[in-house]
Amino acid sequence: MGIAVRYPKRTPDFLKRCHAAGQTRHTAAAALRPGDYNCLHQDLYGEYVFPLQVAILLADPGEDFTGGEFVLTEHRPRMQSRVSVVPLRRGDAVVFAVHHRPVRGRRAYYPGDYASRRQRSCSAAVAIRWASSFMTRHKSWVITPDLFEASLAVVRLAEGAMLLRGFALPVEVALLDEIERLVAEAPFRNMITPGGYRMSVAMTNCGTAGWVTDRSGYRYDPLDPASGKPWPAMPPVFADLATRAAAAAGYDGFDADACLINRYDPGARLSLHQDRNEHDFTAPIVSVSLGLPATFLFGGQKRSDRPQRVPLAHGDVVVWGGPARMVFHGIMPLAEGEHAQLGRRRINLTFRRAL
Ligand SMILES: O=C(O)CCC(=O)C(=O)O
Ligand SMILES: [Mn+2]
Repeated sequence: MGIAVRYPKRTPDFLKRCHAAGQTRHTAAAALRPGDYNCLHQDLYGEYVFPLQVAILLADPGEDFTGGEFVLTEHRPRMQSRVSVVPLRRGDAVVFAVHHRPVRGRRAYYPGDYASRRQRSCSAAVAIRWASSFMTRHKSWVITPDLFEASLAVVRLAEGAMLLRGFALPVEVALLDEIERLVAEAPFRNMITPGGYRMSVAMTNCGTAGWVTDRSGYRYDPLDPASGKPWPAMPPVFADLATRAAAAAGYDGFDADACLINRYDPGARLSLHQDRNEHDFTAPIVSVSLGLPATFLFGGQKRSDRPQRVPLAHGDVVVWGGPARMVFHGIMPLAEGEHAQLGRRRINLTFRRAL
């Protein structure tokens, strides 16, 4: 369209550009209830906008709701706006221009934002009336709350526990660089539990003390037992992220002295446990997810309390403290997958006040 912006070939590179400009929010999912509507709008939320957008209909028109047409309007220079109603069925996706679309002129395509008299911009709207049978037929994916939740950047898991979606994304490159450096100094290893089992999660540490386990028990050790040397120092970008995430969840002044680095390969899991080897339980735990997605089990004060299953994605941060500090938690066996930056792995950083 003759515009100066060039888009990288790979999504992660485009995301990096967006994150560097402070655009870290995920795409929203909208669930409309009877009588709801979504006004004509354009999804332009920052300096960097990918020119195409996809909307997918998850419910059956006629069966689950009436109305709810997907409407696109196009503003045309010196002409009336053109309105298109897109007849979507369940599972259909519509790909449309977020803002401008190329229009073939007599000699060339018009640059979308070249001249206002030639500019064509598009807007989308949808209004929905759900059939009352919908919620009963689709109990298995009661979409309204879940889809609203999926669009929220901050989710309260329990009193004292918050999920901050994408909170670590602005520093993901620095985190991954530091992890590579730390692991060269103190490699991942699969430690042995006091009961004699080899943990499926490979671990290492940085900070003043590192969490270790062997036949003699769980503890914090200022030295890496594998090398006999102190653990690598905590990189400032780690400590700063932990402090900011804790503050965002309501815990001011968190000063982590230990960071356990967990590596999950497909199949690796962490069974329900409490983090209880720290001296100071007044400080929260800050846990950062990188790489492949995982299901976090977030239970209660008793091991037998049924845990919530919380999907965690690259860049998500969970903070739990205060009344949630001793909550049982774990990670379900990691599913196979390939992450753009980390490949077949999930890496988790768990920040604690250990000493
Ligand atoms: O990997 C995670 O998200 C949780 C890790 C954890 O609970 C731990 O290291 O104690
Ligand atoms: Mn834990």
